[in-house]
Amino acid sequence: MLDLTTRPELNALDVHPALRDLGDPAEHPDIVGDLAARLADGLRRYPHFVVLTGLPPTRERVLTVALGRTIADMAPADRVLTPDGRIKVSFTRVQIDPEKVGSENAVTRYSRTNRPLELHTDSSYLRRPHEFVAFQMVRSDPDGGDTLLVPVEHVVSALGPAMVRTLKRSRVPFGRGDYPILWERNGAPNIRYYRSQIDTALEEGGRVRESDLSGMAVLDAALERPDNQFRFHLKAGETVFLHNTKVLHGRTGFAPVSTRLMYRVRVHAGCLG
Ligand SMILES: O=C(O)CCC(=O)C(=O)O
Ligand SMILES: [Fe+2]
Repeated sequence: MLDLTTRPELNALDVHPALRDLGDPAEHPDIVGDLAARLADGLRRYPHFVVLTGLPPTRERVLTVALGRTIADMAPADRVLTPDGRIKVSFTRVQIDPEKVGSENAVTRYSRTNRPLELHTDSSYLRRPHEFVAFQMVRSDPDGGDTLLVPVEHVVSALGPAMVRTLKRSRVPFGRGDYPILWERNGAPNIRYYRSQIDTALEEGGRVRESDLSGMAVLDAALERPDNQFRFHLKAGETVFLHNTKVLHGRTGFAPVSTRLMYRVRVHAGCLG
């Protein structure tokens, strides 16, 4: 399995020099279109993530958003639009919020703390989780907050055929509905998982079969194995783009007082399959 801790290959894509000056991406539609096409291609295939390098640290988010919109607009485009007809982009600042650090519940707020984040699918409670997720590092934490990624192919090979069948038949509560953990689309595996969100749904009255619980225990053990994970430390200016139902993401913890700041951009992008 690839070991990216020393960043030898990171599945990196270096940004075109014309975009390095952080000019308005709208002025470079061909370059943005070409980059978006290469990103979309990278997200469709193993390991389903691409790190964009070569940009200086910036608080500007226009390029990440433009790439999300461009990919959402690619055929076959079953876009989700805002009431005014624009492609709907979800944007969040991921940084410590002192009020959230103290609260023990609220799984969805974990990302606003310094705690480690278990491997998960974003918007896993939605009938259709966003396919496109990007994390743009604005300020990294020098000692922690490493990115962890586990592609669905690692899960499938670690679990073996019988357990894969169990998880394809699973019906697990994610808060707003029950969904299988693994499923096939266009002949390829997809995954939806967020253990603490499932546990919260179970505490709130959700039900799950014994066989699904045992399957989740095997899955948790597989996800914890470092040889199943990609791990790297994003630098300020770098952005990791990922296919949210083909690779699980998480992060290691970092200092309780930290200026770490990431932008999270999520878009429904049917073209990613
Ligand atoms: O902080 C990170 O590196 C990831 C956060 C995350 O998973 C999220 O906000 O969805
Ligand atoms: Fe996340």
